[in-house]
Amino acid sequence: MEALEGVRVDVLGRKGTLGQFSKEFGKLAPQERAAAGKALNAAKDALESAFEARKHSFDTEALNARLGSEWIDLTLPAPGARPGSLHPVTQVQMELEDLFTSLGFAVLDGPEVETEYHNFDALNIPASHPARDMQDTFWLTDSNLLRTHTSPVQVRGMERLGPPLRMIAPGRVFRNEEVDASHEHTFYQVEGMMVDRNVSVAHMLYFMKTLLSAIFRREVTIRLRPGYFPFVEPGFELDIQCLICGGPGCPVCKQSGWVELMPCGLVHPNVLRMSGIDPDEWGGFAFGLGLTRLAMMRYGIDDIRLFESGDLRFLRQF
Ligand code: 2NL
Repeated sequence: MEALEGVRVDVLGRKGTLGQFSKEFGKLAPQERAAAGKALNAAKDALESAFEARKHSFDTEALNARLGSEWIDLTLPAPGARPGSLHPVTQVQMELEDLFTSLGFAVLDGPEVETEYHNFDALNIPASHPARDMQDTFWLTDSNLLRTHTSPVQVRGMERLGPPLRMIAPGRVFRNEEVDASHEHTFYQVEGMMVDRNVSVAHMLYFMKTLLSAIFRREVTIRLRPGYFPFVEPGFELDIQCLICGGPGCPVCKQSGWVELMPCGLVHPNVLRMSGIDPDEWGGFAFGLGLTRLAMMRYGIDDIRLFESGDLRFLRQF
């Protein structure tokens, strides 16, 4: 293309070969000029159209070369969006919701910003209790707080539904923790409760065993130890026999053969009364279960901080 343009300038340009001919016109006899002018114009026209024709064929060639090299197949299917997946805690939560629904429990939800009454007072938690301290709870400036457990959802459930009732309250809870591999300021739990006539520790044990066997997909051996929680009386720590070693002791159960899994107990009469349920007529059992901890056991996750990290390399594994 460049060489062609060079030739055009040499021949047809203002100082080109054809131009030189016109300058010689003066030397011609007057009767020769018309014929010479005609011949010169004809030559100029012929050269110009030869030039245009060549330029056009070069252009076409260049375009074809581009079309050949830049060709893409628009009929190929697009790569498509990468499918998402449910957070591991959500998966465990949904599984437990299905299980409890099948046992006749309602699944309740409630606010994450709670009143001091619903989070503490209604649960028989005294003003002197360490959980009410600034170091353990995120207090808001309007004297409300970020719920430290999902118990307030159950308090609201008792107020609203009345006895008899079966309910679970799964959800996100907050503690003012120093964060490390096993402590988070934000984590998930399920609490559950059944209130009816003549509810005993035997009913509680039946539901807990059914629940744990379903979660771990095998028979589990459990034991009860006494435990203190202000909202239950009597209160227990429920342990399961270690599923890794089956009893003799290993690093998971810290050589004890047992893993502490579920605090539980019979609902304290004060708690029932404050929510409008007569403890002389009705009784109930209640329990707490760490969803985050359960997900860590289920999937072998050794650092709790991964759950809230938003790290897609972690999340895409589920
Ligand atoms: C925990 C939770 C437990 C409950 C929670 C409960 C709720 C109401 C009344 C009575 Cl409204 N109890 N929840 C009961 C027993 C244990 O544990 O995270 N403990 C460390």
